[in-house]
Amino acid sequence: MKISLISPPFGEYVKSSKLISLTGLDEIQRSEGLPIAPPVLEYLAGLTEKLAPDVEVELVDANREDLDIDEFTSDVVGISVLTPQAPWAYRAADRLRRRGIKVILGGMHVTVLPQEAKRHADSVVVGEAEGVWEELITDLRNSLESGKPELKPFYSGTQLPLVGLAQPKKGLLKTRYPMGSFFTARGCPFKCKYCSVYRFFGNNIRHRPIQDVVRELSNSPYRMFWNVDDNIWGAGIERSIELYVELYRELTTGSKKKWWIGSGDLASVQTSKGEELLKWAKRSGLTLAMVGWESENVVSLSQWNALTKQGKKREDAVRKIRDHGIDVMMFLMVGGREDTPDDYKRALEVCDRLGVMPHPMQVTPFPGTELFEEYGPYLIPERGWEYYNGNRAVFYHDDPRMSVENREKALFWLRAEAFSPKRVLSRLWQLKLKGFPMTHFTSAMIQIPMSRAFREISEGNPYV
Ligand code: B12
Repeated sequence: MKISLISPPFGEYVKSSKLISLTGLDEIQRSEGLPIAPPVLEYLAGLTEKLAPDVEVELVDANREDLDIDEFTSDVVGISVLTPQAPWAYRAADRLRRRGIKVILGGMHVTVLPQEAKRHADSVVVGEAEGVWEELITDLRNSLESGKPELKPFYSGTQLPLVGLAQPKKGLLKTRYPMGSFFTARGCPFKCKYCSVYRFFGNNIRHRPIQDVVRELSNSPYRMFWNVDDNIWGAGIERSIELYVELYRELTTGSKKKWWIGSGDLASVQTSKGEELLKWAKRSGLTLAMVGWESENVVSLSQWNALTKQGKKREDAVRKIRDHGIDVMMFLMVGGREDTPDDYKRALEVCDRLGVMPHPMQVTPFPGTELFEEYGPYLIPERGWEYYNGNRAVFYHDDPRMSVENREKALFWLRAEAFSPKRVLSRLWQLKLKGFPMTHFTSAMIQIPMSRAFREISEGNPYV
């Protein structure tokens, strides 16, 4: 049996002076700049090898590879679906099934909307794959052999302990990536209204044994990694320190030396253990912390339940991280229903004040989140899932100045301003020598392509 696992293209990307819509199946364009291989593909390949070593697996990163849906020769195709990828995934699935290929859909979006997904798939994996993948492979085999529909419509994966997990399978992807990825935990203690994670993975944190993580990184051919945990330290400070100490002991010398980046909250840094946490994080190879600043608008922050993870002195927290030689990228959401035209300028000001780069996105109520329920009455009906990509406005705002068009223009203005060559240079200059050279290298590797991508897209600030 041959299974192809696909990560769909990211749909819409910034090129030249306009946004290009890439939702058609026939004119697939790709976000080639993404530095990591889709983590889920190599992980599911590893899981398949562990549970059913005789199954042949093919991996396809549709952001990078030319693929012709009509040329697939596999018996089964599994597609991983985030919300903005759903329309592409569904169209691909329909075409594959018309050719008699079995299609399995999995991932965050289809877990939240399994009935929608089932219209396009033979089976839908709801939740995590570990508990159901073996059963599904057996049912697939039986179905292919007997020609009968042995598959269940839904396979519900429960939240199992993360012990002895499969190692991601390397060498199956056809293109090269500068960074590998790993995860060490699932779940999040916070309950931010816009976030899918605590509802999908739960509020209780499940950690992988530290030795499993260290072994995985040690065996990996990559030197640089993206830790895709939702929160690299907010899920347990003591445990994070323990992990960093082990990574430092095992992976920071000579040819074994490795570096990594990841997303973390600001509250953890402000606790009494904050200094120790950052010291070991830096020693273990952390070069960039992507922190959830979320908003400059306090009303929005509190509405979204996002104040707890900011702590009381978040500007100090950002400075503290930088003082340890770790760069900071601030994740920001703009254009929410409580936000005002001034918030775009204020977002830029705080980044200038702190000398850090932002990662501004449009507030997007993803299905399955509390925000989706709250924004329900204001969603723009003709904007399908492909618009839920963080670039587009998908709901109405009561303030006529915050029209859909203005909010999109203002976001592109903010990105172009924040990544102007002058600002990028100034930020690189302000990085602490303590982090040299890898923190500077990582920062340049991220900022320079962003600067190029965003430069031509701005049509100015609609609010000045
Ligand atoms: C890494 C990551 C990315 C990377 C992806 C890299 C790549 N090349 O694929 C990048 C940075 C590109 C990215 C982009 C985006 N991301 Co993202 N990302 C993540 C992150 C941090 C980790 C996901 C991951 O790889 N985990 C490791 C793998 C092994 O686990 P997994 O994917 O969860 O898969 C498990 C199950 O879901 C299931 N499964 C998944 N797929 C499939 C498929 C099959 C066939 C089967 C059987 C099972 C299965 O089995 C796996 C094992 O149990 C998550 C947060 C999180 N903690 O999950 C957010 C997350 C997935 N991202 C999210 C979002 C919103 C986005 C963006 C839309 C952000 C934005 N606002 O712009 C963009 C998408 C852009 C676009 N236009 O499509 C949301 C998803 C919401 C949603 N409803 O889709 C998450 C959950 C973040 C959040 N806090 O809400 N992201």
